[in-house]
Amino acid sequence: PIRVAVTGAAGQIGYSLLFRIASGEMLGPDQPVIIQGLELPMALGALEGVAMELTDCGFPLLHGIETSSNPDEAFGDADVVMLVGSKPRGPGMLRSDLIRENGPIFIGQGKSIDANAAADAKIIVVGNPCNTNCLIAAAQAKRIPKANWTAMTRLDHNRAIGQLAQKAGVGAGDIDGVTIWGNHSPTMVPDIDRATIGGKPVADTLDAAWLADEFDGTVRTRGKAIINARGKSSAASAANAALDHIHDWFLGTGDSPYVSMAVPSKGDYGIPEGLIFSFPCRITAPWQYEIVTGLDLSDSVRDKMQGTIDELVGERESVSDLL
Ligand code: NAX
Repeated sequence: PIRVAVTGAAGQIGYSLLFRIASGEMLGPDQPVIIQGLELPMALGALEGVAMELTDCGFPLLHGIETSSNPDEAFGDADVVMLVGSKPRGPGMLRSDLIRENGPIFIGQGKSIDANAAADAKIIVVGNPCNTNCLIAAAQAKRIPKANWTAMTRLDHNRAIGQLAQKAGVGAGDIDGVTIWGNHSPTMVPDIDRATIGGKPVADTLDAAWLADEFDGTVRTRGKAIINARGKSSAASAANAALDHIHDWFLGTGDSPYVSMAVPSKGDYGIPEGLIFSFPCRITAPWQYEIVTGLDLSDSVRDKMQGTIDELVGERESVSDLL
């Protein structure tokens, strides 16, 4: 079995995620899994309840469900690590406060993963601010390769696809070639210059003014719109995106040429090296991704990209003592 460690496993996202991991949707219909859930001590009882429900589903691929509030135990021999739990943003808290509050958690978890997980473990950070939390955790790694530390912008990617599909009146499967650049924050850059609907450029089907204004703004601020409508942040769609990220990293992107993943920059497109930045990534073999290079970016995308680069550089500076 593949061992999958999930933090914040009793939270909203965890409750959507664990059942789908156990059913085989993430790692394929023939791949047995063992789930190792980590929770804060106060939420361990709730996690044990979730574990009981998982048992009660009788999933054929689920070979075990372990629960713990000890990171060293929960990350032990894990092949896949999904860092979902983090400190939520409280009332009046700035993004910079949130980054500082989460820093120590991700230092501790990064150290523990590096010491206890499988030597080639694959990590996705979902807990916000996910790019910089990932940067902090990855900085602790001495054994696990830096390239294995990734953060989630797949929800933003899927949101962009959803908007285009809805507007064009087609299924999401007809959309391809979308990219999210940068940070998982409102500075992200949804890029549809190479996107297609049923194989034709998006600009041939959809109104240019809608694409430039409404589409862009909707994708960037979708998280807030969900909170306003639902009274709670995105959970099932976030779990779905985390599942897609790991699924595609392992099993490939099917007919799509690439997907958006926040991964360590190697300097491509002038992005400062080391930043955890969302790029178009293609999967070349199971658990092997490659940043798609050489794309010709429009002036408009380049201009917007500077904003997200500046934000991520600022976030990195604000935690430089933790790296
Ligand atoms: P919840 O508050 O429902 O659940 C979080 C769980 O994490 C809680 O059960 C809590 O006990 C646990 N937890 C907190 N600190 C922990 C620690 N140090 N170790 C282990 N467990 C810990 O939040 P939920 O809605 O599930 O969201 C989880 C995270 O995902 C948040 O940080 C949220 O901001 C982030 N999101 C990221 C998204 C993305 O696209 N990257 C989108 C969705 C979501 O907003």
